[in-house]
Amino acid sequence: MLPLKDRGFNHRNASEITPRHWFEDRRALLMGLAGAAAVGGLAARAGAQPAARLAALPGVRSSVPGALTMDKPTSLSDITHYNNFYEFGTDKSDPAQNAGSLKPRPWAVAIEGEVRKPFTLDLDALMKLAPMEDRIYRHRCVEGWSMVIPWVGFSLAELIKRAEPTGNAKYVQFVTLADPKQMPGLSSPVLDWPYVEGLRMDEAMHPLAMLAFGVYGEVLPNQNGAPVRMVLPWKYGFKSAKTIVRIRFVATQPKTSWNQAAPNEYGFYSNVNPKVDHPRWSQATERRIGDGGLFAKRRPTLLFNGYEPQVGQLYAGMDLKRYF
Ligand SMILES: Nc1nc2c(c(=O)[nH]1)N[C@H]1C(S)=C(S)[C@@H](COP(=O)(O)O)O[C@H]1N2
Ligand SMILES: [Mo]
Repeated sequence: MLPLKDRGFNHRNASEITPRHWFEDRRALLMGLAGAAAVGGLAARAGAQPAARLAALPGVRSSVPGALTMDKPTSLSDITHYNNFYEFGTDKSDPAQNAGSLKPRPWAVAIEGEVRKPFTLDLDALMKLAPMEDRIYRHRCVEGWSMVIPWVGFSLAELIKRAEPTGNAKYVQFVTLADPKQMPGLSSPVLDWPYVEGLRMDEAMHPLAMLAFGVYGEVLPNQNGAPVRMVLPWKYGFKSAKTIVRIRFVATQPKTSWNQAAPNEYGFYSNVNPKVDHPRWSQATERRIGDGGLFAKRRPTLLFNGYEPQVGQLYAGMDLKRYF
């Protein structure tokens, strides 16, 4: 028998979820942190900065189909202290500790390659391309854990429209910041820097493919990829590149960092799929962060991370074991 919470009784109905709920969660978290700090407790041990508020960045409730999962959002504390961001170290706690040296402003993103006319947008211009939306996405890391994250941003398609790609543009590559002065992890050869990722054009145009600027109604904390990153909820987390500085439209399938590092383990598509195991571990189940530690019951992994109704058509007829 599953515990009650796993049968969904404490899950809010999507129609009830409003940014107000997230801010209440946030307030509760801040009070918790402040209390813990006062007794020299958790916050101090976790290296957390209690009550350090970031600029507010609320959006309107997204109307994109599938953009508001009913799963309970992961706490802001977990979202900001359990990260993969190798530019700041390879341990989950490294980005929260080390990403303070990242300067997310001033920032600019270059739009280049197969477009009518290349251009650069500074962060403010980029943020004004479309109305900010609140979305709640499931996140599945290829390592076998998952979270539920309330992002703020808009569909990448809004930028693609503005970019006016040519008929030769079949793929999009994301190039991220690689500045050893800001990113101590670059001294490690664990990956080829800069971190690069890519999508097929139709994947990039899908409304769920998101450019994110915030989390929990505030601008992105550095460790989550400030000031702008991708979010692709149906793919393993490593496809969602952080700290983007270039978006390049190209004719052929672009290089991606993890595929370059270990081509037999990480493919170009990297769609979440319980039936396609990683060569070194099963992908059939996952551990939801916040579910109660290492002993909590694992959840079944869902095809396309549960976004099959929205994105399944993109892969119709493809052999997903071959194109993993
Ligand atoms: N530039 C860059 N982007 C990155 C990574 C990285 O190491 N560098 N890690 C990826 C991985 S493996 C995951 S799981 C997600 C984590 O995003 P989060 O910390 O906001 O949850 O970021 C992805 N984007
Ligand atoms: Mo990941």
